[in-house]
Amino acid sequence: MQGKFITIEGTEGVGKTTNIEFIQHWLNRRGVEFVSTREPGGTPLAEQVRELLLTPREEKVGDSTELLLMFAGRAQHLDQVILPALDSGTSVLCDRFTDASYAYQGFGREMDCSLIAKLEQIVQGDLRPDLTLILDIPVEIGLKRASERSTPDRFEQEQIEFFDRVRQGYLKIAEENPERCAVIDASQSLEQVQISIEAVLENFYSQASAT
Ligand code: Z5A
Repeated sequence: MQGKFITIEGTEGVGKTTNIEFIQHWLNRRGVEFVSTREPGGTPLAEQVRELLLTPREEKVGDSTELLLMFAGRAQHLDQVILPALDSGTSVLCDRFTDASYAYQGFGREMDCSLIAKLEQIVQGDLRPDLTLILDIPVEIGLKRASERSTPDRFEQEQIEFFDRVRQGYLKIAEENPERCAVIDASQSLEQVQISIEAVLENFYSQASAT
């Protein structure tokens, strides 16, 4: 049986890291074999690409450069981690994937989404996540949470308008892909967010085991 491909997305400080731990515990309790990984990153080479992408620098990083680096890391990650796991029946839990390229590069940087779709087809073929959890939060709250946590990376130095476009991008992706996307209100208490996530996972796995 092919493993399930679950991705988790959202704007800054939305609580992905916090909730991924919760999902890992849930999958373990349920006896699901899985690997947990992230983008950009997920292999030694792709983690080096992540470093290149996130480190603040004086030289302006061109939008196309940023997009191509995202997909270069993704190609390596798919080849080394994601596809081998799925093919062997192991599920994959991934902190961000191609929806982030549409949201950040497409909507945030205002790049042509048809170009992203071409790269998606080249790098992934028809592979898409089976389930995508989009944690949604007003940008101001997310940025406040993120600022209390660590020094800002290159993306976190962007203006609020950029993150607003990213958020609208995620909501549009969810609207256009209702069969795989679940939007979770991440402005609720952590306990309430996790109750919502658990309900989505229960529903997803009960449907998956019925087919
Ligand atoms: N990027 C891109 O542009 N294109 C692409 O294709 C891909 C990525 C794949 C790195 O991602 C950057 O890459 C990202 C987009 C870009 N932009 N940035 N920055 P990342 O996922 O590694 O970085 P991140 O978005 O900053 O995620 P993060 O650091 O992992 O943050 P988070 O996981 O969303 O938040 P958290 O650390 O779990 O929570 C933040 C704080 O809020 C923390 O103190 C929690 O305790 C607190 N928290 C969490 N939930 C709650 C609730 N419910 N109530 C109260 N407090 C809470």
